[in-house]
Amino acid sequence: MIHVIEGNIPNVSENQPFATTLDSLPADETPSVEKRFGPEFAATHPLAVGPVVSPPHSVDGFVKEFLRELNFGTGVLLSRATVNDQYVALARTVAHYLAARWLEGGRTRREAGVKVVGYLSAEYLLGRQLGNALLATGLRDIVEEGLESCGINLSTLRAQEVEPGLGNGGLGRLAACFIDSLATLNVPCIGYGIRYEYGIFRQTFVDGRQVEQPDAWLSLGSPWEFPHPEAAVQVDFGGTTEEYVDEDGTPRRRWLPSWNVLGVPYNYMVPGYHNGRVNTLRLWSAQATKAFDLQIFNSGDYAEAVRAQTFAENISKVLYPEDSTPQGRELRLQQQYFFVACSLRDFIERELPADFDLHDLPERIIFQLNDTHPVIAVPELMRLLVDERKMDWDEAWAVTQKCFAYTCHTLLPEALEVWPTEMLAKLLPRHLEIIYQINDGFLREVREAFPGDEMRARRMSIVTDYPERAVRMAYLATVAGAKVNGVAELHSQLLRDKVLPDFSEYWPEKFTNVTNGVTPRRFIRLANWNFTRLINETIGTGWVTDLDRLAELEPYAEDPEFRARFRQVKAANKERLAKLLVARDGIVLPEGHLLDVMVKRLHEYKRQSMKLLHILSTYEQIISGAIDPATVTPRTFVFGAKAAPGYKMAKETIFAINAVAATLAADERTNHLLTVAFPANYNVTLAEKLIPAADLSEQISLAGKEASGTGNMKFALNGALTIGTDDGANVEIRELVGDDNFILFGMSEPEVADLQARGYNPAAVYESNPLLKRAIDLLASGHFTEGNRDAMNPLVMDLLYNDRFLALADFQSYIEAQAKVDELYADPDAWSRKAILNVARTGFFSSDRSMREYLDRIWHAKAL
Ligand code: 26V
Repeated sequence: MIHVIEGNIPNVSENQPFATTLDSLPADETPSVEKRFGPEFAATHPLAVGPVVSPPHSVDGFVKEFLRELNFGTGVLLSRATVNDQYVALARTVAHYLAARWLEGGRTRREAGVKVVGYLSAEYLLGRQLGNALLATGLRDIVEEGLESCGINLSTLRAQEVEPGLGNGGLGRLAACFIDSLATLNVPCIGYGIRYEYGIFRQTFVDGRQVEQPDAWLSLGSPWEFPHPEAAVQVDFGGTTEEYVDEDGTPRRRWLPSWNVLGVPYNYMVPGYHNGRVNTLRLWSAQATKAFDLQIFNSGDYAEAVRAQTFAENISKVLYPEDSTPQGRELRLQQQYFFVACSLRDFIERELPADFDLHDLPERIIFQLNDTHPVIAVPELMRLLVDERKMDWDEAWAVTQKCFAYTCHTLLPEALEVWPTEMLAKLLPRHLEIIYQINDGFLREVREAFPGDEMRARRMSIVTDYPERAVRMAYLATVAGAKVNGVAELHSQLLRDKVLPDFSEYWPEKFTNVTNGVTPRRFIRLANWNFTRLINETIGTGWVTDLDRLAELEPYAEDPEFRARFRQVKAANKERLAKLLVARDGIVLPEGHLLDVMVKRLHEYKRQSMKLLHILSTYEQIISGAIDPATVTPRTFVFGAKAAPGYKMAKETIFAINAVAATLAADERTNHLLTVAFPANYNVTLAEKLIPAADLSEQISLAGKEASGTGNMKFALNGALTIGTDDGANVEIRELVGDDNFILFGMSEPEVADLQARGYNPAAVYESNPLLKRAIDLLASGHFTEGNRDAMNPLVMDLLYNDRFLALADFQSYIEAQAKVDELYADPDAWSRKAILNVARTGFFSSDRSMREYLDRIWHAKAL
């Protein structure tokens, strides 16, 4: 029994903060707390000891640390502590358990001089940290018991955490999975990004329409971050360039910037799973170099006095969900340059020895460019090497080409970034010159390789003149990168053949594929404890870090008892979800339904509207008497999706889904059979509850448009069947699980290209398909909008006369595939056999495997 201390803890002076001294110890001296402070201290602070730490933790030890944190970190007594106080104290306590390993790991890494992966990403969608930290440290049970002895419930505290939503969707979540895997593989990695003060907006619905609220994720404190204002880095902008002659008489160019900001690093720990490795995620926050003008302040013009500060600090104020305005676009370029300038300087000046020869930089770092957002790092590194370090241009270019690799995450032309030269000239004039010089050298090469082929040189130019003079960032990344990769087989092939054909012809060996993956720690082990228990009992626990071992489940698909237990897991997960949705959104999930889930950003290419047409068609057929309700498989359709605030059609789709959901909920004829649930503000936290409960995963993008998808992997690994097109990683999922265990429909990518070339007329499809016609007519009739026909007009008109992503063309095939779903689900035992086979055959989609491929084929970096 633990004696809970109320208030002060005696002998505080003996309990000095421990880890702070580790970094300053001489390298040869194993830091020994025992040596310094005696055996008693070491026994109560075993994690301070450093390198190898056996899990020390006693419940008593934890409770002392927790109360110490609550009393002296948070400054409250247990009896007066709010849930947030308790959460913050717990988070800090757990963070301290990790910090000793973190500091020690950083030191050994710097001393060993090994190659580091510098993951440059404008987005990270981390999800909540507490559960993951408890999992990584193995502290969960101790913490639960210790808190209980203080009368505190661990789940209550876990629910208090606001997830850092520092990303939009798949790209940001992938970055979070990748850094998790690198830590678990014991590979040194620094993730670099932006500490947005406001992350992805909080979505609310008002009369069925999306209304965005700011995401003030930092407002209750942020116990997982370690700010380092003393290590701030200066970042310059604007001004002009000039030529000058240096001390050696060499003519050179230099940048004379006109304004600057500070980048303050905030460090986050990225713990590996049960391996003692803790990597760093370093997010930069913009701060004005000058807080305010005291003269102006004293004269009474308070707004003017802080104008410069506000301007500078806007840089890391908010994550961009879109970039439709010119001012917005300029701010976005500022964000991009801001974080890569900080990161490059940070690595070169703080992670390498002072006398390091930068010709050897590629031996110590590989910067992975996560899409084009960080590509301005390429001319920045050239500027650092040539202008600041006076390296010869050709040598600097050779170094730069070995320090970067580029991942493309999209195929949509409108999503490939271009920066007008006018904007670059204003914001980063020296970088523009460097880009021109890179382009000149590159085009000289191209003209030599293809003499007389001027059109090719123009096509490949990094700088384009149409529709305005601009820099194509994907081209710059391709020219500079040692490797260029897509994120699934099909995507990489289309990237080579359709997006960058001239480049892949010129540099075939530069192009490669690494199919995405997801971390099994967060998305199975943490999110699906019910299933984890069943898997552990069946094949042991090794799968958590070796996901191919899920294959050992394959024989159990034939075991009726295992299948029954699998169904119990699903049922329990559905029950857990139902409880959450009632509390979170007031949504009541009916029991015994097939749970059909579509969660992802709202985008026309992903075709949420086609999903809606399927629901409408089923509903219409029931109420019109075309089908017998007794033959309908009861289903609940769950949507989760945010629309970019300026994306009109996406918002109309949200409105339509909500209107249909409300009408169906009120319709006594059908509401026992068909339910639509659309919980607002889909995020990582909700995904962790939704995915494990799902029976059916909707992956229905138009073939050739979804680069990979990663939700598709999470669903399959949690035992959902996929209904999907031959797109992105769906292709590989289907190949692995087999045609019998995947519900395929729709046109293939070549068929799509063919139809588009022939000319596509959605209205003609509507006229020729009576089921489709009835579904759309019902939507247009005012049935879902209290008789108001205009309300659905934008969506209906777009489907009939535009339908850019061919939803109507794939409708019939989709409906037939859904009928097959109903048929399969009618036999729950056969369905669970297929679901188990999905799990057993998709171990490939671990981000550990993705990371191994990057390490072997792109980064040439190793585990410590
Ligand atoms: C951005 C934009 C911005 C302008 C309007 C249209 C548009 C369309 C798509 C995007 C997303 C670009 C980057 C991205 O998030 N890609 C996602 O990356 C995931 C991880 O590789 C991948 O699984 C998704 O398929 C891919 O969409």
